[in-house]
Formats: sequence, structure tokens, C-alpha cells
Amino acid sequence: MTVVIHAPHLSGLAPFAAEPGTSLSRTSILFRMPAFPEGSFMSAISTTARLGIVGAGVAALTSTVLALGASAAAAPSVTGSTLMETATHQQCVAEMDTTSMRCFQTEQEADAYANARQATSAWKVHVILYDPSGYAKPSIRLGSEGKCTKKKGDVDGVQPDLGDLGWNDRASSFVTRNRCDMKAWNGKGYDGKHFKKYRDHDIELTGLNNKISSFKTT
Ligand SMILES: [Ca+2]
Ligand SMILES: [Ca+2]
Repeated sequence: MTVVIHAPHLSGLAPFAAEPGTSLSRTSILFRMPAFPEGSFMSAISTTARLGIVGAGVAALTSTVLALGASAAAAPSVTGSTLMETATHQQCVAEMDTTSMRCFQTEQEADAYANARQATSAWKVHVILYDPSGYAKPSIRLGSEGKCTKKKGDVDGVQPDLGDLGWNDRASSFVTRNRCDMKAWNGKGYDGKHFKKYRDHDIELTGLNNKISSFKTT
């Protein structure tokens, strides 16, 4: 997840993005502020005074970022992880409907990372796909902002193209998490042969082994 901070009340201050886990400070905000024209009433003041004059806007912005800093302190450890699957890092955690993932050497590390994110945000794992049958690695935990609701049949998460994450026609078993169920399709974009109804898990992906290209969760 990327947090984008907008401060339209501060003219000339462009929105900027901060990854959770990034350490942000007042200094990093000020570096993103526009340079003040020479001779303007602000030209000679100190950084601290500048913060004061710009006033409530920056104060609010600063508190937002400081809050981010606080959550960053509790951010899950990504030590030793990779941003894509490798021969040694085959236990991945990914954002559904994006190409963003983080991969670990062990199942325990991947689960710890996912669990820490779940504990500190609305993000939840919906589905875990496994390349072999029998729930073995390589695996990928697919999560989304928000959990699956109690209501069944509505759509709580979407993954239109598993090829974006290197998982087209690959999964041979799956489980769901956080009370989600999954409906999978052979084609990307929910096309072609598909599960007749939403399922909780399958140890060998009956009917769609090595064929899943897209899915929805409920
Ligand atoms: Ca497979
Ligand atoms: Ca397919």
C-alpha cells in the first residue's frame, strides 16, 4: 500500500507518496516544499519559522506523517525478503489486482509478515495459492484492503489476471483465509470455465488444476 498525502491548501506543495515503513520526518516534508522566492517575506526565515508561518496546514500534514511514522515503527519486518519470487524466496505475499509482492525464504516468515500487516491495518489475506497440490511451496498469499463480509455471493476481492504476479495457469491447490471463499476462472478477466460456486479450499484443484487465471473472493 502506498499512502499519498495531499495538501491542496498549501499552494505549490505537490502530493507525495510514502510507503509504510518509510521513515518520514519534518525535514523530509520541508524538502518537498517549493523554494520560496528570494525577497519574499519567507526568504530569510529559518526552517523552523517557516514551518510556523505556513501554519496549520503543515502542522496537520506533519501530524499525519508523524502518525505514519508511528505505524512504521510497528511495520512488519521485511528483512531478507525479495520483491519477486526467486529460487530461494518462494513464499510470497501479494496485493490482489496489482503486481506488488514480497517473498520470503520460509512459510513462517511470510505468514509473520502477513499477520503483522493484518494486525496493523485493514488489509487481509483472502486466498493462498500453492503451485503443487497438497499445499506446498511455492505459494502466494493474496490480500486486499478489507476483509470478506459475512454476506456470501457479493464480491469482496478481485484478481483479474494472475499473470501479473507470475501465477497464470499455475495453482494446484488453495486455501482461503479470513472467512473468504474463492471462485476461479480458467481465463483472465473471469472468462471461460469456472467454479460452479465459491469454495473454501481444494487440495488438488479439481477441474482447474494448473488453469486458474483469474478469481474473485466473497
Ligand atoms: Ca501447479
Ligand atoms: Ca487459465
